[in-house]
Amino acid sequence: MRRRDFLHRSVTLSSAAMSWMVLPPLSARAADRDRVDVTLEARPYRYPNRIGVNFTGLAYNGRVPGPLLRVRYGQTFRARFINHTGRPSTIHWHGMILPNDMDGVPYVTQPPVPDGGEFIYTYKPDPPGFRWYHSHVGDQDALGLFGAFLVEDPREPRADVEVVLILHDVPDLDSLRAALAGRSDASVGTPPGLNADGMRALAGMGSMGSMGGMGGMGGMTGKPAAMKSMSMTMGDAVRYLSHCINGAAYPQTRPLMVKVGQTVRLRLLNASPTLTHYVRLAGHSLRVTHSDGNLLPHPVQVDALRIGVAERYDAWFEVTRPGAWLLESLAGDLHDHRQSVLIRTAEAAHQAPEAPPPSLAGARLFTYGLAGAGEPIPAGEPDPLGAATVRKTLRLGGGMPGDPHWTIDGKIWPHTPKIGVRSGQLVQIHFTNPTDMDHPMHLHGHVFELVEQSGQRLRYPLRKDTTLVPAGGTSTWRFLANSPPGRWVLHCHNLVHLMDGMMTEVDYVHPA
Ligand SMILES: [Cu+2]
Repeated sequence: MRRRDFLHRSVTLSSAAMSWMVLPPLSARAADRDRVDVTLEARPYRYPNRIGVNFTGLAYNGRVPGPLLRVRYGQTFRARFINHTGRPSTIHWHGMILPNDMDGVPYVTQPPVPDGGEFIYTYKPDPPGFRWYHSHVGDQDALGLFGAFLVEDPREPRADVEVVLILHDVPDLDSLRAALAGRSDASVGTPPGLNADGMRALAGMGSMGSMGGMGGMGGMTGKPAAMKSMSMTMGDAVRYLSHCINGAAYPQTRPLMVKVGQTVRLRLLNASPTLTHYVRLAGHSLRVTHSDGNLLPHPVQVDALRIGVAERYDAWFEVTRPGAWLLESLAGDLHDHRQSVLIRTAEAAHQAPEAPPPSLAGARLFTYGLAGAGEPIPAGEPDPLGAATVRKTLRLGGGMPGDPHWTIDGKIWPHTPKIGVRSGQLVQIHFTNPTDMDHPMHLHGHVFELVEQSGQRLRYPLRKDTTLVPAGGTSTWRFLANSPPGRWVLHCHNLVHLMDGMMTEVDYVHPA
């Protein structure tokens, strides 16, 4: 029995270690067992040279990102968490519907695991798709405590090449502390080529009446867009030392080798503490099939993919010719806010890689409205989104000069207004965002439907666990309260905003 346990463990972790970039199908042996056991041990960690700077943070099992976890849908998962970080810690399983006491939120779903302590997380990972895991204590995920988690659906078609790409940014810790106090002098901005029209389109505020009319993205192609980016200092921005894909900064990132004729599936995760990323692949458009691991209503073909903090996208492309191409992610305004990985065929070993254009001007961007066929809501429609039993409007706020707090309805956690629901109720949460930042709002323990974005109704709602609520805009979520009962936190996934108060909870209450 003990030997059997050992085999389980060693098989799971070694296959994860070998397959970091390219994922082979789960072996029959791995797919057939009832339970997958892993051990995740968190410790201080000095990052390797391949990130380009000196940095000591934290890591699961001595690597950043932590081990890639893979299960087949239907298997039971059991993680023994050992905490040697020197401070309390927990693990949150992002995007999973699971028993509330396995959700890993300190003081809400469990007492934090003390330094030197252990905790067993066990549940059946659900739903299938691309999930992830990270510490939910303080700034620990920014220090390195995160990793990807694939819940594989055996009914899904496989690509010839499947790859997990995790974008993350290594923070300057002084700058992170200054940002938490609202006194940072780092700037935030938008990548080159995203003009005001482009930003409006991303926010869902463009005049985009139909799928057919959206190729121009609200005028982005019609005007000579500025090559220069917009940038400003807001007090809450974090300065980053390094921008990484799978724990390395280009050119130290491991190249992805492909062959002509292959279909490639990229599983992209934005694990940055605060930055939205814009991903492009030179010479290719990307076919986006899943958002946050959940199947989109229709696949969407785009030139560039905007990924908010904690969001995931599955993006596919075909290799139709020999070549070498850079997959690149831009974050913010600065030239060095750039992450790259080389994708090439064997024939192109000595060829200089093709880079994406320096600007996003004219690029067809993935937007929620594009994927969900957004349409303007006719004025005067009494109930344009359908009836819900529980309706709640949450006003996002904060970021005022001299005040580090980020708020919901003017309050900071734990004083924010809670949302009480009963099992079986249909719940609608409407966000308004008068601040000048997008907020990646995340609900634990549920997959909700995004039904509205800045006045556009999505004809095909998107199933997600995190959405960017645009600056100056709105978002509406809808979900059936059928998760295991408990306290499910709802918060901004920008780490600075979360730590500065932008969190509330959806509470399952018993009928009186
Ligand atoms: Cu936020």
